[in-house]
Amino acid sequence: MPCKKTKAVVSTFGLAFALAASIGLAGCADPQQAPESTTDPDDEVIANMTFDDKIGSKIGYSDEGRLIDNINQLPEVYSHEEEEAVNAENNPPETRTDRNGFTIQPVPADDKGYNTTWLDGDDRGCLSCHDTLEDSQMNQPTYHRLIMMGYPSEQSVQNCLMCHNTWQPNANKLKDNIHQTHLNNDLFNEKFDGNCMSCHAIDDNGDFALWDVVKYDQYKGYVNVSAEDAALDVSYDQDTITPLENQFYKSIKSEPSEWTTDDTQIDPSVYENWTIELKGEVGNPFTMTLPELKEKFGTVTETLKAHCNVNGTGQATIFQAEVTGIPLKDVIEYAQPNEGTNGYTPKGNDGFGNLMPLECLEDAPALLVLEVNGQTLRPSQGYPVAVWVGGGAAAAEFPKYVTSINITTEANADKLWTHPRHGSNVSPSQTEDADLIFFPNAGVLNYPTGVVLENQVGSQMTLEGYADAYHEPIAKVEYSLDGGKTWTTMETPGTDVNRWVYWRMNFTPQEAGSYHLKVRAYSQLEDGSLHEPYYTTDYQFTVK
Ligand SMILES: Nc1nc2c(c(=O)[nH]1)N[C@H]1C(S)=C(S)[C@@H](COP(=O)(O)O)O[C@H]1N2
Ligand SMILES: [Mo]
Repeated sequence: MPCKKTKAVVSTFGLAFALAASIGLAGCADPQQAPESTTDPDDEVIANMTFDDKIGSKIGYSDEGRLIDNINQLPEVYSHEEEEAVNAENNPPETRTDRNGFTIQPVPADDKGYNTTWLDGDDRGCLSCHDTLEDSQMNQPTYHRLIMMGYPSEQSVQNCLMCHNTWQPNANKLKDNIHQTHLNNDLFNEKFDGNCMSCHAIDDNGDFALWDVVKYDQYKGYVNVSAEDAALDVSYDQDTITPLENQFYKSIKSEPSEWTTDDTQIDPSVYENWTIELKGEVGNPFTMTLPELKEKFGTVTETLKAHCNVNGTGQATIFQAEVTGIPLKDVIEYAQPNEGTNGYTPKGNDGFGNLMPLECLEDAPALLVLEVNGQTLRPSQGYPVAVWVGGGAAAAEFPKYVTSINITTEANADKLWTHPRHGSNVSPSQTEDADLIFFPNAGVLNYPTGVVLENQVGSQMTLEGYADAYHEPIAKVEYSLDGGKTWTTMETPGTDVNRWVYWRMNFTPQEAGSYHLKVRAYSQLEDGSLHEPYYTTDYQFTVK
């Protein structure tokens, strides 16, 4: 097989890349790397070939005369069962331990070694070379905002696609910059023997698809279980709260040197002296410190989801928390918004903020959040104060380090609340194609995809995860363990858009092997019809 030499260096790629980046990508070889020994017998054959040679049979079949005249030799030289068994044994899928300590086997085993030989699964997709996508973002030569998963799940190209392939009007297309950075890179070309198929599959139209997006449907050897035989026990609630340690972190707009990411240091004087300015088209503009605001308006506690608007299909850029804060409606009313005003924009000290409709303060919770899960808001989450709003707003409407709230009159009131009303945070003058906004969404949160679970044959395992569609209530979640032929449906009538749907799927595997779970959520549109998911979430686990 080609590409075998990539295997020895996979885990040190981050290091090698960082090193290469620091020397301007000249001479990418990592000097620490031990020389690779190759045992591939083809190498010798290739070395001895001349220009006149072609690749002929090396398995003992006559090399003279018509092939068809010697078919009596076939049974002696050609035994596919043995050959396949040997191939599978010689090319087992790789396993590794991830940063959370889980054993991961990204490629399912099959009895021929098809997935490793023909699909070359272990040498394809982002994480066959990158340690994680988080550190590949950090390794970039220009600044890229960071999303760190709090749940022990894998960040995949699905998260990249959300900004770089869809509706974010100013984002560079993934196909441009990723081709550019890979095809002009010695690490990719030489060290890793990369080629088109490292990142792609070719679909039926001859177009390139992303391997990481389509791979689960290409692999063979999954244990398929019909919905009936799987007898899944699925349930959900909307109350589950994410522990602080599992809440994702997204870096803010300002310079890293200005970030406050040290959650062990909470300086009370920052809270004591922090001011928020209420301004714009108001009769009573004012600036108050947080203690003054708290004294005047009191606090309330709400359970709210925080679902990042750029969460990719099946990804974990989501959590739910119990937040305590000052009711924003009362604060804004005290400023006496002028007749006809319809929007407000809370802004953080990094300048980040989104325009939201005043109208939504009537029927959805909105808080100047001081505490999360009963603990002082952490610096990474916006200490001393962040705005959180319900009604299905995306977490992009949750500015951290809030210093001002501006009240305005917007001509196009219909497009005020950018994400929840129109499915994206494109600016009010832009329109977007609803198909490209990948929700409703669902994903697994308690294990990364590819996880290997020991001693699990015949004993019950539980996958847990979310379903959410921002401002559209989730209506049902479906699960398939046979590649999408049959589905187990969990109806979720009357869900509350302030909260996520947190589901649990109990399953007792009857045999060892790899399983392919498909999960898809449907939400309810205003006319009562169902919003179908654009992508189905694919997930894999291996049971021993
Ligand atoms: N001040 C400020 N607040 C911000 C942002 C930002 O860039 N600056 N990003 C927002 C986005 S897009 C998200 S998804 C959440 C992430 O919140 P977390 O890091 O607290 O989980 O913060 C929001 N608040
Ligand atoms: Mo976000």
